[in-house]
Amino acid sequence: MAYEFILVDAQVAPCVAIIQLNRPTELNALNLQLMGEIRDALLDLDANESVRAIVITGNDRAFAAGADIKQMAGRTSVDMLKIDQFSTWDSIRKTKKPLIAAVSGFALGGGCELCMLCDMIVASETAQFGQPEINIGVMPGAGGTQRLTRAVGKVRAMEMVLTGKFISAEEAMEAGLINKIVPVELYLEEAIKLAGEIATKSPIAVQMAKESVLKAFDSHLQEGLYFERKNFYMLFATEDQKEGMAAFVEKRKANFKGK
Ligand code: CO8
Repeated sequence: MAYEFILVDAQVAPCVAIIQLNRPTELNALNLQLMGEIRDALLDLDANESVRAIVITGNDRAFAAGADIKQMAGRTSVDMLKIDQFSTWDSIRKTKKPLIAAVSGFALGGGCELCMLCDMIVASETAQFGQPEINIGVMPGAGGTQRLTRAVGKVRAMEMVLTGKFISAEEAMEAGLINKIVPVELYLEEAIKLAGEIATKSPIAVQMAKESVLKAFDSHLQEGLYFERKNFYMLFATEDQKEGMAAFVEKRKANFKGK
């Protein structure tokens, strides 16, 4: 498929795909078309059996500096309601395969929310995270008050959302927002490596496990535990479970086929 604002490589490494946001002169500001392209690419990659993990990245200067303010500026509440841009975000959230954000430079507003929509975040030491919507008279709209609060806790989230101040990669690491920090020349490689490691596991087990971890965010503990248990039992119906456990017993490397 031809895209205008993203670049897609379905095999950047074995079983690993990458989506690169490609609107560099606007610091990858997330206009409606760009978000739609990410959604379409993810639907495509989710259905592609040779892909087992997906990296989403920007460039060294910016992962994404937020929603496209120029596109949004003149809109009314009713326009926003009718455009219903968050159905695109809901579709991205439903991606079954693991998503790893490789972040360098600015991850602000919708950009920070997009990387929090991913399952893991690998950051360069230049990364900066923020929810600066308060500076332009609005507030986060794509999960910034919810996912950020769950990730970093109430007081840090309040400070970021109410002051609009950015936090550094180091602060984000300390707050539990990101998985690791690496030098700028390595963040993409590290993210691809992490995706590659997950891609060697059973894709069905990975899918069930991802779904179960995400369930922790929208359920009470007991409900989440039941959900986890059902997925756990279900995995015993897969060939990958037989192969994985047999390989352990036989002291060899497992060969997972996603069956
Ligand atoms: N929207 C549109 N254009 C942008 C954006 C943006 N969010 N961010 C940067 N740009 C453009 C600039 O206008 C500029 O364009 P031009 O050269 O034509 O003037 C170009 O990118 C380069 O930017 P700067 O010259 O400003 O670069 P600096 O290095 O001086 O500053 C900053 C970088 C600090 C990142 C600065 O650009 C900035 O503050 N950007 C806005 C950050 C922001 O407020 N983000 C939140 C936006 S609102 C939001 O995300 C709400 C999310 C709700 C739901 C999500 C839906 C997708």
